[in-house]
Amino acid sequence: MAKDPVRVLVTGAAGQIGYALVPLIARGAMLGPDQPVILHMLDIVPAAESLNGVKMELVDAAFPLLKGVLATTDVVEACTGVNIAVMVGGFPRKEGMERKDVMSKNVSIYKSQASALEKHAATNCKVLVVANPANTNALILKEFAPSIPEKNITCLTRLDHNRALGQISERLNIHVSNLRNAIIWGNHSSTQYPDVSHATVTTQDGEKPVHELVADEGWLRGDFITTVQQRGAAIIKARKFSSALSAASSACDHIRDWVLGTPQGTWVSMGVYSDGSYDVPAGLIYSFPVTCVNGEWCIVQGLQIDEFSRKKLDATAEELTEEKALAYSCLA
Ligand code: NAX
Repeated sequence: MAKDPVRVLVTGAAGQIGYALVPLIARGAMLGPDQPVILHMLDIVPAAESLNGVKMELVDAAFPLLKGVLATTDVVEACTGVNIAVMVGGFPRKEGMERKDVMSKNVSIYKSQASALEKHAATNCKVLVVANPANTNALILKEFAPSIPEKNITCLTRLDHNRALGQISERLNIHVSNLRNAIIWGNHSSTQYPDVSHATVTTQDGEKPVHELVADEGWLRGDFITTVQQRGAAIIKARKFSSALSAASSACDHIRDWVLGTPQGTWVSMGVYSDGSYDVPAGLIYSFPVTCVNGEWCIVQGLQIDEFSRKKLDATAEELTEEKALAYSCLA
């Protein structure tokens, strides 16, 4: 029997990530090849015509799974009945711009969209915030949508996670599908800590630790980390636009694993509401290693944190604490 369609909201759908994301959702990359979807696309009035053009293209592509498309500039209409909300709309960081410069603009957007989701989304709606500052936008959304369970509000660090896997696969000249269990700790910013100290490679002789195969702690603790941290800036430099196809693909990975589950023995990175695990202050949206079962994520517990990692975990938590204070000062 055919499944009932799932309603997926994409905000900022006329933007470049939105343009890359909606066809992936309509193709089944987010929720699976047998899950029909109805897309709700929101953008602001100046982008209305362009948004309508995206809707026209979705119709033209004749996606079998796509059972309906709503393109609107009305936030209430966009949020009504949605089961999944992917929040891409916001004020993007451009070359040379600091993340903090865009904070106040995004705080007011996320405050009002939180209220609309709280009032009009389906019960148990799952939210993924992509727009920067992603962790803090998600925190603002959580604060202003108190009836949405905090476990349902997350932010995207899967792109950073995938970037970490990509760097290791290039270094070892292996396919990325043979690699697992990287971790992004903390903020989706240049203080994030990409950590492969627990990552492994599937080889003909079984699972091998990444650090053993790389055999270069200097690189793993140096250039590897900075390359992943700075990858967004490197893409902007090369493309003159920020990452879009990789961000869209990673957003699909995030929701797919959350809803359909992580493979046995594999964890992924998600920005989630901290419960104090790994001595990360509670009350931040912080990226942790998680496994997902039955639509619920759970922080992987018991990983060894050495002195080097501890400093990195604390530094990115400190930045998030400052961002939180700055966001609250914007609200005042
Ligand atoms: P674009 O500027 O191409 O698109 C943003 C879209 O949002 C525009 O169409 C704009 O009209 C719309 N918008 C603005 N205010 C809105 C509102 N109040 N309601 C609905 N829509 C609104 O940016 P794009 O490159 O698509 O990036 C989108 C966001 O993703 C940015 O904030 C960017 O910084 C962030 N990113 C986050 C990443 C992550 O891993 N978490 C990686 C990629 C990306 O940098």
